[in-house]
Amino acid sequence: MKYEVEYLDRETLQALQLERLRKIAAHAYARVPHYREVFEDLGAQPEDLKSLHDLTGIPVTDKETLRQHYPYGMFAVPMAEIKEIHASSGTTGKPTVVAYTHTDLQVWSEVMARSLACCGVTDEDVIQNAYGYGLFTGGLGVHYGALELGAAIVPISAGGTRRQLQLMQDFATTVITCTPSYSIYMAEEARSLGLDPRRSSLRLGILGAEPWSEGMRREIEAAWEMKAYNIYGLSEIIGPGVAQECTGQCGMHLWADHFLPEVVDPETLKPVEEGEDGMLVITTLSKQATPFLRYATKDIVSITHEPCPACGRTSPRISRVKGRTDDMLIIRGVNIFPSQIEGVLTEIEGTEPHYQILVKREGALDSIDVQVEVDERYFSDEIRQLEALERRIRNEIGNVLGIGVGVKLVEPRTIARSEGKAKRVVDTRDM
Ligand code: DLL
Repeated sequence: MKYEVEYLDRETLQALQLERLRKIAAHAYARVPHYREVFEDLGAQPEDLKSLHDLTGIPVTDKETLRQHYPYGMFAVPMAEIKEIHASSGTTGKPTVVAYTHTDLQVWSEVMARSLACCGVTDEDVIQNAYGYGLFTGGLGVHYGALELGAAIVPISAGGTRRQLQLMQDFATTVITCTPSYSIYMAEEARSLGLDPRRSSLRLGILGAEPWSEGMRREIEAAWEMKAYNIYGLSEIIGPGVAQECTGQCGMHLWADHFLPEVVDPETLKPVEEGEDGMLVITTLSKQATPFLRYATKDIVSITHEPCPACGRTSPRISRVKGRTDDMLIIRGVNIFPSQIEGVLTEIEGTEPHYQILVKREGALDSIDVQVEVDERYFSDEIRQLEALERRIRNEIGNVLGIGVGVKLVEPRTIARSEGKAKRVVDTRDM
């Protein structure tokens, strides 16, 4: 299926974005007291948005704004028009609540269908949807997209790994949708049951909802002998289906006719140059129930507007999420993203893709210990081999981060597995 809007020239796309922006800003202003206040404080009206650039004068909305208006304060339509409510639980405080009208659900179905189609899913596929159904948006988002595309969907939700594997065989599933860490866990469980995941019927996975590296992609593609594609989204914007890799695996196409992206310096909130890393800020251009102007995602990405060399789509592409502004660890003055550590670990032979980063404070000094599982064979080998591996990991992480870290090699299957978002960092500094 081809969606023409993904191939618009930049001028036409911008004209469409501006038209939608003016409408959504007027809607938010008329219906959401918070946004009325925002405009009043600026002494401005939504009609003053004469260009996309004018948007940058509006302060960002973030999780905190949503929490302050918990639960329904950011809704822009009466309850009779609300058809679905989701919430995402952060690590602290109240959950953030988002809602959908009937039209919003149609948009969600469309952008998710576009995401599935973008990496080659068709109505011939059987999709095993192992994202959680519930207040998490992963399950239902993929579900609606599959219905729209006409693919068969198996709404199994997350967890019940043996049953997942059984049904995968029985139903000859061709597409798996789940978090990258869960796909690795499933492969491991398959092997422990004497099954070879490389011989499964899966041809591709649509994986997201948590950060993962190119090294992790290679591990997953090799484990299942399938293609693994990155999908990005967040509850506040719509759920999954904000951006998606095509078969070229060269950045995620962001559906900019519905989501207007900016990439800004997380401190100054000033735009960064195209191609430079910054925080992704998104304005929802069509969402009726909970429209957000300049939502600060906290996700660090870069963006390009160059047409895709692989598929020719002109929609902007964002990079992998390199970290979150609130994931960044500052250890002895050095900024560290967990993804940097994963990048090193997946390059080193002998380690398994299961690790955890422990952050602790001793006296006035912060330090990190990286625990990583080691291939079974190493544990049966000489101790000297293990020591050499440990040294190598310590050196390579030290080189990348610029500070020394502790490394502890642990036996296979000792680090907790996750069926949803993996917990990579355990920070005991404030405990
Ligand atoms: O995770 C929505 C989703 C479901 C996306 C299924 C993809 C697949 P939240 O629970 O609100 O929504 O979490 C959103 O997860 O701000 C990112 O930090 C992170 N995230 C989502 N996708 C990716 C990805 C869903 N592909 C938060 N890579 C976002 C890295 C991701 N991080």
